[in-house]
Amino acid sequence: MSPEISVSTNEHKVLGACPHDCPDTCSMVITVRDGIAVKVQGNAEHPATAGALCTKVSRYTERSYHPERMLHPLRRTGPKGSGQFEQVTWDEALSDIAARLQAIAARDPQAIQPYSYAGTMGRVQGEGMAARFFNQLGAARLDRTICASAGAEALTQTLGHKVGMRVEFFAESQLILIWGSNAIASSVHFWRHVQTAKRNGAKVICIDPRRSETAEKCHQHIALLPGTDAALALGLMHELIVNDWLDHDYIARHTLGWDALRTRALEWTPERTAEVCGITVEEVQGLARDYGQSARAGQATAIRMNYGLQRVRGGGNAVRAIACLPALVGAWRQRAGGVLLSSSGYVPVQAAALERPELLAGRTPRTINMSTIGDDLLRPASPEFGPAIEALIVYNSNPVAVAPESAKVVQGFARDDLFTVVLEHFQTDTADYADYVLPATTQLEHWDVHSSYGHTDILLNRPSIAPLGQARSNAQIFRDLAHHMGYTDPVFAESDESLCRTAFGDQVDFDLLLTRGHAPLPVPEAPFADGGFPTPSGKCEFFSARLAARGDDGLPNHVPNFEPAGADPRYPLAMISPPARNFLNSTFVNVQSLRSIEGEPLVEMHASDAAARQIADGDVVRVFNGRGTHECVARVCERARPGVVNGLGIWWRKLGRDGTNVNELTSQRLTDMGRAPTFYDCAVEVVRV
Ligand SMILES: Nc1nc2c(c(=O)[nH]1)N[C@H]1C(S)=C(S)[C@@H](COP(=O)(O)OP(=O)(O)OC[C@H]3O[C@@H](n4cnc5c(=O)[nH]c(N)nc54)[C@H](O)[C@@H]3O)O[C@H]1N2
Ligand SMILES: Nc1nc2c(c(=O)[nH]1)N[C@H]1C(S)=C(S)[C@@H](COP(=O)(O)OP(=O)(O)OC[C@H]3O[C@@H](n4cnc5c(=O)[nH]c(N)nc54)[C@H](O)[C@@H]3O)O[C@H]1N2
Ligand SMILES: [Mo]
Repeated sequence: MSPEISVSTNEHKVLGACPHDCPDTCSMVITVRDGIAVKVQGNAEHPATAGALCTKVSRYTERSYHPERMLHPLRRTGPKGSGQFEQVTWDEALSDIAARLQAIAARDPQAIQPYSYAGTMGRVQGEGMAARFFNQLGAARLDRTICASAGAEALTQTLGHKVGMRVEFFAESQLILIWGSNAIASSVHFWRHVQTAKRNGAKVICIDPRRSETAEKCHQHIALLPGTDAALALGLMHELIVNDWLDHDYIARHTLGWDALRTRALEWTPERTAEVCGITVEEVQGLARDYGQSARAGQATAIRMNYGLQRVRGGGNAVRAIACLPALVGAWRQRAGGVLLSSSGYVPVQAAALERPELLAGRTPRTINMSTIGDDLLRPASPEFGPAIEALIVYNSNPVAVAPESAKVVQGFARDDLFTVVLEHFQTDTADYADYVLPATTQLEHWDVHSSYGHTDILLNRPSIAPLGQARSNAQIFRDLAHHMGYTDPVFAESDESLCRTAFGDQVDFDLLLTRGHAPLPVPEAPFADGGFPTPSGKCEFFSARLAARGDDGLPNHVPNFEPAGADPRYPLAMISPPARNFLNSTFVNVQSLRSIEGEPLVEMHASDAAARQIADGDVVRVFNGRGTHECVARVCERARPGVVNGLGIWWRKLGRDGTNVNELTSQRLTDMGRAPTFYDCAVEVVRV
């Protein structure tokens, strides 16, 4: 046998799906040699992936075979947070965990709190088996607000659902506004479409307080102050009205509340808008001219709205205001026009079949908001709150690093009377506080099925290698826990592979997934070309009777930040903390090749703000406010605008200079809609150490 042949006999390729929290949801091809995954590449046959992965995920083997991978169950031996553990068997761990949970459940199962987010976005390793387990137990529920719920609710109130343009049609747009997104870092496959459009002559404008990697590659960058996006959108409407760059026919037939919105928008003169947004009158007028005149000329005008603008007090209102713009100019008439925030409303997930709410047997446990976990872990029992949280089961999330106001989160996790179980790949900041750490499989080692919030395909992930060490999939761990708890309902016997089929039932061609790895959803090309919004009125709701009925403003408005730049002389700078390009939230921070690109935790400052504080590039600084202090390095650069500092996230606390990260500074106050966190609504001061 020649060496080539023997290589090819031992080598094969497996189709997988990227599990990470990112709108691109790529199809991956894993090359396996002698049972070892040697390469992870983008699938050239999946149109949305187009054969390319981001830098992070192309390092997936480095992450999966990381020398620090969690390979055995661990039990804590030292104080909470010390990271001291001993190895135990699965049976010891599961028996003890089941006994502890049963003792709490006998008093009140609502004292047991699941905590999870999007470490994997898979339907099977996400909420499938875990939800069944917690439903049977009657555990408290989790309001999963930490990322997208402000925009989700706002979009639903305005357009009717989390739906919009199809991402691939941005390639045909003639004007693109990238609003609150660093797409080159966080959605590089969308950026590919923007480049196509640019080559065909499209103008691209970025609206972002930070001169991001994306902003610097656009034709224009409008660096407004954080939390002023609704004001800018209203100011644009003002100009669309006074210059009559409106599609009166579309407005009359397919919108609700135009007269009221018109009155509101006319309050937002370019001068007032510029003042509130911290930009020039010309920037307001120029943007309105580009948007209004290109639509008037029959060109496709598209807005990629994203999450950056939602993480402030008025985040919901900002999304509502921006979501009104395409209807005003009739942009929806074309498939390359409109707005895209999320496509997840198109996904036909069979939630009840996956999660089995009937296991609750009529109980309605309390719900805890994941964004206020710091406060809630410290809350004593009371008639309003119910029992204190006595047990916490964390999977697919690293709350000690990612949740706001870390000092309180850490204090909560450090409670000696709290029983904490963490399912993880690594010894994260959160795992340091666990009583038990259970080793989970990575995407290379388990089955899963994925939808996207950017494109509109479903993807299957097949395991390409055997689980490393004693790792088990999340679903397997919850199945095993159910067994140790004595749960006998057959729903706890369903395999991971079968759960993949259950997730979308007959809404998706599973045979196609098995053979090709991806299957498209039937989504219209121009969803609102002729109206048909999935709102109660069937129209784009400028005015929302649903919001008005609950006492909120029925119209979108500018809601100023809790902590606007310059308002508090003690903390005069506004801090935003968008993700660093080479991390995915706090995932990949421990992958050396990626961490060395990012260097160390830093805060970007404009030269004028730095000079006023005698801070030079590279100085060690203390960033602080009334909630805490975070030490890092100052990078004096043009990425920061005056008055705003950018603390790139999300580092592991234990890798920070003083054992903190940016969330030491952020607050637990919530957005106007969707009960979401306000990470980018955060006043600070910076001093040289
Ligand atoms: N490389 C990488 N990719 C990621 C992630 C990651 O951590 N790293 N995270 C993933 C996740 S969980 C999410 S939710 C998405 C997020 O993806 P996007 O929603 O596209 O957001 P980001 O790319 O984080 O960019 C947010 C931008 O908003 C800007 N911004 C901050 N405040 C404001 C404001 O008030 N108004 C406006 N207009 N802009 C503002 C920031 O400066 C930043 O450039 O990305 C996903 N993709
Ligand atoms: N200051 C600031 N804070 C932020 C943000 C910000 O922009 N600024 N962004 C916010 C946003 S948008 C989000 S979405 C949240 C993200 O918060 P999280 O969803 O908690 O995301 P990660 O930090 O990536 O942590 C995910 C963890 O899940 C683990 N994991 C991955 N796959 C699996 C698996 O199959 N099984 C198990 N058991 N574990 C797995 C990973 O190892 C990782 O430690 O952070 C929020 N926090
Ligand atoms: Mo997110």
